[in-house]
Amino acid sequence: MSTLFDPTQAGALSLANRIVMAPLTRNRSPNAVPQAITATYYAQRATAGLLISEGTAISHQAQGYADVPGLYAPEQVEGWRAVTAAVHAAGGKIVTQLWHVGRVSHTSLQPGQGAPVGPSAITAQTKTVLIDANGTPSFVPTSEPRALALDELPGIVADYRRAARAAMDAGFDGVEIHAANGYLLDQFLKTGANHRTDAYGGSIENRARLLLEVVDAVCSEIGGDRTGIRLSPVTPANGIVDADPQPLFEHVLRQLASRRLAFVHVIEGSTGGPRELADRPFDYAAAKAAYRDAGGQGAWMVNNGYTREMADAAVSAGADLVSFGRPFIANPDLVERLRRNGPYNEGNRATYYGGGEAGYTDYPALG
Ligand code: 8OZ
Repeated sequence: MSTLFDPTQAGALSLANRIVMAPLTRNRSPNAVPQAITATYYAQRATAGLLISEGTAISHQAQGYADVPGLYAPEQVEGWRAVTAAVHAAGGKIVTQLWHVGRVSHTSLQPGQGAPVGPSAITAQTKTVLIDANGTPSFVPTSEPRALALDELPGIVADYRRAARAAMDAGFDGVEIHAANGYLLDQFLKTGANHRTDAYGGSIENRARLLLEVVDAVCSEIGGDRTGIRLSPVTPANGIVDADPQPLFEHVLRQLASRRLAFVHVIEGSTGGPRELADRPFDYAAAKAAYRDAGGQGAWMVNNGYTREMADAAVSAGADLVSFGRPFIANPDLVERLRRNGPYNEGNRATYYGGGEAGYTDYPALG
């Protein structure tokens, strides 16, 4: 029987253990360029079997928050190269999370201060983070989006493909496609945000089309065995909702099975919140069975509020990987702390989104 601390394989990635650092937005990349402290931050956490980078914008249009990194300009690739080198020198593996926020953005972050884009012109009932001239973060409502024209979608798919290539140039071991938490691909999937009447709206097949085109483009560029995907069937994050998520996600997972992905990363419940939602039931075992029954062989990665005890139980029950988010902010040596069953440092929320080394690279490891 394997444990959390045993090595495993996710596609082409040989992982030292089954503990994954989940993607965490930290807003410390001015002009979308990762800095030297970001290399230190990830290298400190390199004992995780796999690190998934914070969400990384595939284009300027994909940006939705102040000071998040990108992968669409040479200096961004250069910044990431130092990060991946530091992680590899520390013996770790790291993939980047390819991110397009869609409607979860603000005009001040968009090319030409234009409207953010989405499947439909429906404003997300959520906030984004802007940072003022003094470096102080503030939460502001997202701007009203415009609906993407049909002929703009191939360009977005091409942006994902280019960013995947840039990720390999930057030395990443692979990518995770961010299709969760109410961002662009999740907006296309779900009825609350997608009111389109063309080939990308309406039926489940149509709503899943953009996601699958992106997956196919990324896989053809870097290989399915270096590509993962993150899904959140029922999260209310960023004001997203679907009228009937079970058949939607079982369709998506059956389609993904043939793409031979390295891993499928599933947020169970409300991102960073309750794992069970009375008004949004979801059968994760059935979703996983749909994937496996369709021949899906990628590692099954579970996420959201896992403790050591819950993670042990999940691995015993057949999860291949367990990702931890917030615990990794305050515990660079989370793997060792899980092994010893604690103690754990508490994170300081005031330094989650923005700032410098404080609350970033200064959390202590066990002696
Ligand atoms: C917290 C703050 C900003 C962005 C996500 C990328 O929820 C995020 C995010 C989280 O996936």
